[in-house]
Amino acid sequence: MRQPEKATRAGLCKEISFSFEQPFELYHNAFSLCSMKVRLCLSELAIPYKSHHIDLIETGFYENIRRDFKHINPGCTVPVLLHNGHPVYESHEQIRYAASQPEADVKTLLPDDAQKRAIMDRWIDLSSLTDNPLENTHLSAGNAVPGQTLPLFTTMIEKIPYYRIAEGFLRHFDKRRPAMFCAMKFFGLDVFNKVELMKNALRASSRNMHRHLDEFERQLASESGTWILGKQFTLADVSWCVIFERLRQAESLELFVTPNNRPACHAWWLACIARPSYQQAITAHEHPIVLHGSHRLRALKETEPAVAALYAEQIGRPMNEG
Ligand SMILES: N[C@@H](CCC(=O)N[C@@H](CS)C(=O)NCC(=O)O)C(=O)O
Repeated sequence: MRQPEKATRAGLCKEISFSFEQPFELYHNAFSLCSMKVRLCLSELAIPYKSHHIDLIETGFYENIRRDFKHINPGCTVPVLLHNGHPVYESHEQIRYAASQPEADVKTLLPDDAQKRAIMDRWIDLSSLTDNPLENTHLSAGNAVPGQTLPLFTTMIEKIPYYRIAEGFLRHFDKRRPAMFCAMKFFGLDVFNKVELMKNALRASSRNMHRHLDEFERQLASESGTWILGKQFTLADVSWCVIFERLRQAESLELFVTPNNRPACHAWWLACIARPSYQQAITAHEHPIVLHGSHRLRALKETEPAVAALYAEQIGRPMNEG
């Protein structure tokens, strides 16, 4: 894998300035997990922002590797939050930064108590997406979730022509991405039978997602109150909500979370989607290609036994090691 041309430093980079129109501006993508997290956080904090939508190949084309966006983030990933023109890189840093601004009601998303803050930070880390997520699904639920997205990518990519995907072989920093998307487009969901690498990626992500969710269930059950830290909704809830949302979009949430198998997770999720921020930051940004992908998956699960079996066997129950 070729690395992005220039690594960016996580957090606020005061030494870098871009032109801006509003105090807060967000470069983001409707579908991206990390973008959803930051939108959700800004919505919870009632911080207004100027929106710059950046397409990724799965929502249309590689806008993230175009010169204009590379100028904003040489790492070529979304989201990027600007505050008075200064970029804040890495979504987990962006939410911490936003929540600690005077514009935000600090008490809303950050616990006062240092010990609780440390617990919150741990759960943020456990939901973060790091480099090479498909190889590091054991590290966090954030890394396990891209593997769960693979079936959804496969139906979303039906809408993207080959020539657009192939541009990634020339210009994307990670050549595995166009290779994976071409294979998914060519084989459809059969890719998980035909390509060992894809099958293994899905299995490993399922196995580890079950483990992460077991731990999440234990945490929720140990607190008196709906949220990860009990009575207070915090940045940790923001970060985990988008993981559940992605499982929902990928038609696998009901295999991971039911009132019977993980009751605390189930109650927590219902409480998350009842918040106005979910409507504002997630539902209002639903992308037509994502809607197509989810509808196709649902239909195929119902009509194609092989797809129902893929879900039941590869995702729906904890896997044995290996
Ligand atoms: N650790 C980064 C991860 C950012 C990231 O990987 N973003 C994805 C979308 S969730 C992206 O922009 N991918 C573009 C691509 O690979 O082409 C963060 O949390 O902000």
